[in-house]
Order: sequence, then structure tokens, then C-alpha cells
Amino acid sequence: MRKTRIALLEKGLQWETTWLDLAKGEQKKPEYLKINPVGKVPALIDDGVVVHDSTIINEYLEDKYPSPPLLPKDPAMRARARSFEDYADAYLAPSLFKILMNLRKPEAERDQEKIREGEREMRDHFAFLDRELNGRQFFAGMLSLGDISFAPPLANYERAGYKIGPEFPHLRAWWERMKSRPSFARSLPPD
Ligand SMILES: N[C@@H](CCC(=O)N[C@@H](CS)C(=O)NCC(=O)O)C(=O)O
Repeated sequence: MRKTRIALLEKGLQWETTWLDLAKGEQKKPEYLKINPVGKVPALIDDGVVVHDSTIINEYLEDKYPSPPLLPKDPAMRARARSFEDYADAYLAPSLFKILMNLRKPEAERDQEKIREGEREMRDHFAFLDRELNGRQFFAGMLSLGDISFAPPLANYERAGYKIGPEFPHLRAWWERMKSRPSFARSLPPD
């Protein structure tokens, strides 16, 4: 998943990716289920240690390779970084999914009400994130796992044709900062 590739790149780590064809169900084949019995990507194998779930992988990378840090030192700020990481997975991603799962369908089959609901939620998320960034370069003071977890869903909104409007100037500026980091372009999946 891109979130883990961004963390690996920000930490200057080298790795090799084995891409699975999810549409063909390669993640459910016995050889992969030996690595991740849940049958989901991503999974990381590091020195023989297997870790799955993108959030847990990023926490593992932070523990094993603490420099450069992707979590602040202060416990309160660490909690803040982690709470944004959770927000991206638990709240933002389901709203994005309401839009994307419909845009993938032929136009006549799309649930327009679901799309509008997803769009309303997207604006509420943007307003919240914009408020939280007011006066900050990053969500928890420094680039952290919290910022990184928003990059893939925001890139997906953008790819689907949605822009962060001028009414959210702090989020917009943050997004430009994230996109200008080399890890953003270098983490793109192959075509
Ligand atoms: N919470 C997990 C979610 C993993 C997940 O849902 N992965 C998707 C791809 S983004 C997957 O493997 N889908 C294939 C499937 O469910 O069979 C994480 O962040 O790693």
C-alpha cells in the first residue's frame, strides 16, 4: 500500500515489492495466506519477521528504524499523530469509498445519492482537517505517520476529479507540501 511505501521512502529504506493481482485473487492463494492468513495486502517481511496491516507496518518501521522519526517525541503529540492516522482509516476512507465504488460502475448503475453523501462527508472531513492544520505545517508538528496516512486517500480524491477548494487554505497548502516531497511521486504504483 502506498502509505507503507511513503514511510519506507521517508526513512530512506530499501525494499523489494512483489505485486499481487488482487482482481485475480492472488492474495487468497495458499502461498500468500502463509504470509498473511487474513488474505489482504500489504504485508512486510523484514529479517524474517512478517508484519501485516499498513498501520501496523508503519508503526513497526518506526520502532525498528527510528531515524529519521515519523512520530514526535512528546506523548501528547504522538497520540495526536496516531489519532489522525486512525481518522484517515476509520472515517475518511469509508467516505471516499462511497464515491469510488460508484464511479467504478457504468453511469446508469451509479447510486447518485450515495455519491452525494460521500461528497458531503468529504467536505466535512476537509473542514475538520483544515481547522486542525490552522497554524501548523503538519498535523502533529512534524511530518508524521498521521500526515502520511492522508496522502493516498487525498490522491484518490484528486484522481477522481475532486479538488481541495480555496475555502480550505490550510489543508490545500499542506497537500501541496505533501505532494512536493520526493516520497510522494516515488511511491506511485507501477501502471
Ligand atoms: N486495514 C488494512 C486494510 C487492508 C486491505 O483492505 N487491503 C486491500 C487492498 S487496499 C485488499 O487486500 N483487498 C483484497 C481483498 O480484500 O481480497 C491495511 O491498512 O493494511
